Amino acid sequence: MTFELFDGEGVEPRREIIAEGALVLRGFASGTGPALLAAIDLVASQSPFRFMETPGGHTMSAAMTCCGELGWVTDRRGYRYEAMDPVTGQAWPRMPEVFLKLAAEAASEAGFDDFVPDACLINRYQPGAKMGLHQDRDERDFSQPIVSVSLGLPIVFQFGGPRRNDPPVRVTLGHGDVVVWGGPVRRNYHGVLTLKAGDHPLTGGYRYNLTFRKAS
Ligand code: MD3
Ligand code: FE
Repeated sequence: MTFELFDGEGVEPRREIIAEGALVLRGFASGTGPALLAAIDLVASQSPFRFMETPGGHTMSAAMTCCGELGWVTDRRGYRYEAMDPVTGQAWPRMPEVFLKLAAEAASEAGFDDFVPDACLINRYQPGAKMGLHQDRDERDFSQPIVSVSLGLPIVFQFGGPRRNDPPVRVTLGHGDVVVWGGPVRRNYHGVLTLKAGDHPLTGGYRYNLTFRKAS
């Protein structure tokens, strides 16, 4: 008799509800971490991490790349989804199977069956990088959730309300934590505080975040 004990099967993930529609699955992706990181390397070998420019002329402090049919881009012209990577002039890399499977499994834990994302934004944070409070509103279908996966160094996540001034709650997201954001909270403001320096056995000095979206 052999026992397969990877997260999501055999081990009950710890479930935490931040708000209605925001379900944290602690450690849900920790067993898949090495495969996810290998897939990130493959994506980044085709569409490299880059520091994008905001419409206001600032440079984002997290490096980003994308995979799937659509990729999220920002430049002086605005925020949008694009089928072509503006850096390579080619289509974005295809979404790795291990990404699609994890995203669908996490979404179904939260009651969203048949989640098929067409876009994955990959954020890479180095010490000092952060993401200010913002809404994700460039997607067409707000009935679909966003699934986020944290890998590597922990960070303090800020979860606000539907208005910019709503006070945010702080939640630390660590390696393997997956969050499903759907329903009422889909339009809420959110961001992350500055990444502190550290050394993670799998990612060294970095934190990666995957966000799976149905953009079209
Ligand atoms: C709540 N990324 O890429 S993931 C982003 O850690 C983004 O890199 C952060 O916000 C990061 O847009 C946070 C958690 C997250 C993602 C999307 C959400 C929370 C969300 C959309 C709606 C509400
Ligand atoms: Fe966001």
